Amino acid sequence: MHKFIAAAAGLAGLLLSGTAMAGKDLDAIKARGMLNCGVGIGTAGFMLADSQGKWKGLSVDVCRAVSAALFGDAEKVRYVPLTSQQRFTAVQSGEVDMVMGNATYTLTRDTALGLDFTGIFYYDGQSFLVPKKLGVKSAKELSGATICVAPGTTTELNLADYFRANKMSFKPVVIEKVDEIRAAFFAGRCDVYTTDASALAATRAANVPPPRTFDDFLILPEIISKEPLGPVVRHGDNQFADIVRWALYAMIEAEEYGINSKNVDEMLKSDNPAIKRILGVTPGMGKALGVDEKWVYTIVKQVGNYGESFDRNLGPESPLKIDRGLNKLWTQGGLQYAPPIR
Ligand SMILES: N[C@@H](CCC(=O)N[C@@H](CS)C(=O)NCC(=O)O)C(=O)O
Repeated sequence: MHKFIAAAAGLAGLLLSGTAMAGKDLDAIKARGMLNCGVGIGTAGFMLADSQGKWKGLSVDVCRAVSAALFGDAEKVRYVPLTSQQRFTAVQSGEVDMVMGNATYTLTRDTALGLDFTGIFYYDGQSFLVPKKLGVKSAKELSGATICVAPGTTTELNLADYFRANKMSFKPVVIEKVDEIRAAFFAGRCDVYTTDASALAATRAANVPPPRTFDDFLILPEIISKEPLGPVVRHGDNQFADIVRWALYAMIEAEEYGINSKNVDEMLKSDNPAIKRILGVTPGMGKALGVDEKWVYTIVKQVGNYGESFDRNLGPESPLKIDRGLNKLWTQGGLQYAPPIR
């Protein structure tokens, strides 16, 4: 009998401590009043600080959405620029709370590294950027090429796999900082720059040093890998992971329901029960997530829905003009699909 009581008390203690532990990162973030979000060094459209030091981009907008859900204010974010080599250590050690560093969701990162991917904010794939004067039209013509690549990336691994599978050789030039990779490529220290196709498009649109222009470079047609890019948190705080997961889903769900930063106030009067739930007019979702009932309203009002952020940062309203492609909503033939907010 005593043994049973002791065991039950032990179990209750475990459950309680489990609950307490579940919020330890979230408690620290709230006490600090600031979200530490790891980002890249600087890639147009995803994460780039402007001349006033204000960070902008699709990845930055996901940090802002999390901040909006947590604090009712999208600007309570400290951005920490990290190289591909540094980003996972920085989140493991607690230097940052989350990483929006264009990190590809893979099994080993999600498990052995002690991390969690909380969704996919951009479906990408690896490609190759070449100067047109190299005279190459296909990746299959790259045998013997010198290729610039960042360490600690899936890029490095896919590159080796692709060349081996196609019985081709290459000489890697491994450089950690993305600005130094671009400089090396534009200086001709490598024939080819390989990374995610979106980052190549950004480099081609925003980083070509004059007098050369966008038209002097070409992204080869082959996409050699799947690069589903996701927000990253460390293991140990499920509640914080849930907030990061649902902040992104809220942006996607808002787009699906036609809720955007311009009409969100009007949408508060909608009769649609799903919209009422999403915007917190019918309460419950905020409580379940442990945030204010107006969390989605605040995200959409201050950051915009997924499509607005995409168009502004990467799409027609940006210099990049990247096609939505796989990142269209599922209702438009794409892969972006948020589970229901209910
Ligand atoms: N998605 C790949 C590669 C991502 C990556 O880190 N790429 C770097 C180096 S090319 C980058 O573009 N970083 C953006 C930046 O630092 O601004 C991965 O997760 O390993």
